[in-house]
Amino acid sequence: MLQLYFSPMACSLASRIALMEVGVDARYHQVHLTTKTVATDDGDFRGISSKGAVPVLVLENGERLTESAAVLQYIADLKPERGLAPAPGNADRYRLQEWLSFVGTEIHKAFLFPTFWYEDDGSLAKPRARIGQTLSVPAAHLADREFLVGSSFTVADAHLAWALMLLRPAGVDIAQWPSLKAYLQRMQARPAVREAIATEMALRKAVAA
Ligand SMILES: N[C@@H](CCC(=O)N[C@@H](CS)C(=O)NCC(=O)O)C(=O)O
Repeated sequence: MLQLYFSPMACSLASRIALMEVGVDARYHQVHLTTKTVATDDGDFRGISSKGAVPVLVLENGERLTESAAVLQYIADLKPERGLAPAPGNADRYRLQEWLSFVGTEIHKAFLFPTFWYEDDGSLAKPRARIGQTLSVPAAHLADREFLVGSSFTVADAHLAWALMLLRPAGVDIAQWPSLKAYLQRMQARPAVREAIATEMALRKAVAA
């Protein structure tokens, strides 16, 4: 069985959503990112991945795959018939990779990561000033589209939906971009997305309690 190392509401949520959307069972291991320990046995998470970051997907053959863009495409390709990624070689596959990269670098690493991980000593001013321009790109793209790529849900939507969910706690009002707000509402109405969020929010509350 596949295994996913995750932290509640971190970027690994997109991988959980993808697993649930394709209907593939996995064993989930919660990670405490600040201490780099695995919750179940207090084990050393850096022993699982030297990157010390989630997601980590342990494949059936024991290999460990990291990086959301790779993990998400791997999960999508487990069940091609579910359409979570265009087939390799299809021009839309590159569009999918384009969006996975955009979310992972321009939104996640350039804005969400420093906002949640760094103390605000003034160095967050530039990422904060830039995020509006960044978000105007998917906002324009989604003004007349239901999904990022093609005409159905893909793992790029799982990745973007996760990132958009974190805007509010990061102090950004998504209402500035009506198309993004409507898109996020559509994504959050999907049964798999709802269930994945409910599971992780419950775990998050348990950690905070
Ligand atoms: N490039 C990686 C970034 C993964 C990442 O930064 N994950 C965060 C949670 S959203 C994390 O585990 N941070 C802990 C750390 O970097 O120490 C990806 O796209 O998967």
